[in-house]
Amino acid sequence: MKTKKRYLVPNDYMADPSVHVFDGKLYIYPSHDWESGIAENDNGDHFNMKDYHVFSVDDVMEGEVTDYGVVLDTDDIPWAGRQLWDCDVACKEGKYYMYFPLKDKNDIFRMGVAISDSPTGPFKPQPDPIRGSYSIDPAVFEEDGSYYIYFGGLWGGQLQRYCDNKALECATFPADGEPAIPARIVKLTDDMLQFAEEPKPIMILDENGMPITADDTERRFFEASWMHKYNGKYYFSYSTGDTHNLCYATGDNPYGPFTYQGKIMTPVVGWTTHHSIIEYKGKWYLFHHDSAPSGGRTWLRSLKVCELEYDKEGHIITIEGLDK
Ligand code: FUB
Repeated sequence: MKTKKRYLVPNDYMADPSVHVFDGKLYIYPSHDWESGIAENDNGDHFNMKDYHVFSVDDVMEGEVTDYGVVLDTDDIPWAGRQLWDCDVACKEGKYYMYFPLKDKNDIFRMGVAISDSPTGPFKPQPDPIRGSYSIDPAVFEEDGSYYIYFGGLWGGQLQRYCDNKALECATFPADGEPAIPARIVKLTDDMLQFAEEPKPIMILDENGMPITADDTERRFFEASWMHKYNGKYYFSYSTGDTHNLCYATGDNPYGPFTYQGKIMTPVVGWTTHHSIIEYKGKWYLFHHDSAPSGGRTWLRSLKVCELEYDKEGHIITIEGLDK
């Protein structure tokens, strides 16, 4: 499906949008790309982000976008090494918790929490990362007062360095035909600051109930988890990384298993594709990014939005990533 798309922040480079409605208002929490001059490589060193902004918009496709400025900076995070990647924010009892991945001083991705009294920040980081955290791309999902984080990413996201929540001696990728490396889900403690349990794998099954395999690169999880509910079903969505699809799988509870359903969006301009899905004022939206305005420089991405539709059976109608 070709659909009208809108660039939301044309004067700056923003990526990896996480979007939530708090008190009836829509807030966007993106990564903040910039030209740091670091050469592109498979570790993602060129994604050398160092702060976050927050945005809000009332009329998603037409209205003015408000920029609340810098709300968290690596200089304020005591354990910071480098690279602030995709964050997300949750609200509990009037406080706002920002979850962010960042490499520590040993160049290992961990996840931190920063707290604010307002959805627009500023966010004050905790002195240490979440105990037992690893990898990237936290996406928070709340249900019945319980909060869950979906996370993980391959290659530069370091997920291949872990098995059963333990660090491996060497990064290990499954052989062809073996189940793909899974995303993870973990419940948060009541104070929102730690993991309440060991992270668990998210199983994505094919149409025969078999795990999607590592060599099925058009469908297997790579990074950029998101969770939303539609008509009582749980929609786990993600990027396939090196094949550049945004895909989704559905299940009956937040932990899965999930059955693969199809593509949300075909590849965009730029290597990465990343998104969030939200209902706002009776319409569904896909927030995402591409590198078209920067002429395809994959580390300089621009925030975009379009409407998303379902068919009668609840399948998401695939959106064309390219505009022409
Ligand atoms: O922005 C850096 C990384 O690129 C994100 O963490 C991934 O999801 C990809 O969008």
